[in-house]
Amino acid sequence: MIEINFDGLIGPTHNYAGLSLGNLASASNAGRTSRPRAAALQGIAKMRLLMSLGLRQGILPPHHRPDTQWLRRLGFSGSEAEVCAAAHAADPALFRNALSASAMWTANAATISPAPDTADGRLHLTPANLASMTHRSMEWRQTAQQLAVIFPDRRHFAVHPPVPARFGDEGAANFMRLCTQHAARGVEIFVYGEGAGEFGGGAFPARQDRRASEAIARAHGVPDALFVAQSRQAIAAGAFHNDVVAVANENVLFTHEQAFQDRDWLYSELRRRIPDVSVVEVPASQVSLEDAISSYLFNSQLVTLRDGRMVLILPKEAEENPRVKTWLDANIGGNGPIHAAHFIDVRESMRNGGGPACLRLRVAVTEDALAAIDSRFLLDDAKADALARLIEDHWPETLEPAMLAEPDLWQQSWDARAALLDLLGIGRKEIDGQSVVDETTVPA
Ligand code: SUG
Repeated sequence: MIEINFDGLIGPTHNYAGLSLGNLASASNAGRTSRPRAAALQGIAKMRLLMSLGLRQGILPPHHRPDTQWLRRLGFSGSEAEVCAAAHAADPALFRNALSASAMWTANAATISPAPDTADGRLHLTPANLASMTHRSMEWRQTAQQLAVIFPDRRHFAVHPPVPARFGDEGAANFMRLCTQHAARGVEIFVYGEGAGEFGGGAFPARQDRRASEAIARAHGVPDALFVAQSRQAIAAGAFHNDVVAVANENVLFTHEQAFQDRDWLYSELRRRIPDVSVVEVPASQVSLEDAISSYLFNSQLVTLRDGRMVLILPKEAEENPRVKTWLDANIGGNGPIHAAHFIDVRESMRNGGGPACLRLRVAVTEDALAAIDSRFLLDDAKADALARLIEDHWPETLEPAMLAEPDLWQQSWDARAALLDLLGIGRKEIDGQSVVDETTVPA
């Protein structure tokens, strides 16, 4: 089995609009000037690092933004620019949602059950409805279109429709898989915020509904699923997704002590199902939830290299927090299962609460299934170079909040995306005046 990380290519409208309630970074950076070009290049640099470690890398292109199809469904009409101008004039706050580049956080794009875990031996994918946040609730349409193009072969892949929006689903950000190694049947762990809607009267919403997780496990045909409640404390402290406080890879669970509501039960279940499971727990006495959330220690990529060693890809913020660094120095590279730590700069994304792990969607496949993936969405060094040049040419250098209202920016965003899809050889078709990935075009 080969694990591919599909990173979201950070789109030209990356900005700080403070749209995510419960996401402290998004709230505290609201109104700040963003740097879309630097953001996208930081993302490319992360992908290059993973490739230099010998790992396979994929990309998910940014969505059409402003999302005029969504605005049309809200009753705005006319040309693309007229739709945007009317929406901005009528309701600037609503319009800002249509501009968000949030599809970059592809951990939220879908939930993936690799073939060894499922009853029919296929890889199953369900796009997340992202219903809890207005600016993200429109993503699933374009995500579903992309996934259908990337994973076309029904012998290997099953792409499902999203769960009904009544049940909030945030995709792989609340999903972990533990197994002896990627090729073995895994235990799929679905982490939810207890109940639906508001979390026990707390200030922040729980974004993952247990029923959504159960629906996905059913649809994917996963016999070995565990449904685990995220801790109230973690959500209240700003862990709006489980991947802010825990990450798993093969037989290793790397987690904060306060990530789960009932950790003793979870650990004992895991030990029963996967005898060689290794739980690397960071105690709250050494790293508080607040430190974990501000440094994004756990929003790291835990990956297995070709020689079998496991390494962590962390944001620079984790290196800069003295308590987190002390813990890492004492626990990485010794006798534990994690051999090394790499720190990377994804600060532009981090300021919106998106660390290294948010930016990627993991897809574990066999060689056969890998050959069935549309290679236009797979990255190599030459393509990374070409993408970097395109970003230099087309992505705005800075975005101040007032610029979000400018027709020139909207046009620049559409043009940049069109140039990107052309570079990747991905055809487009118009639906309601909006260009979407066209599954009828064949790979170049
Ligand atoms: O959904 N931020 C994203 C961050 C997603 C992080 N993903 C994972 N943890 N897997 C979110 O809250 C901020 C957008 C804004 O404020 O403009 C935002 O959507």
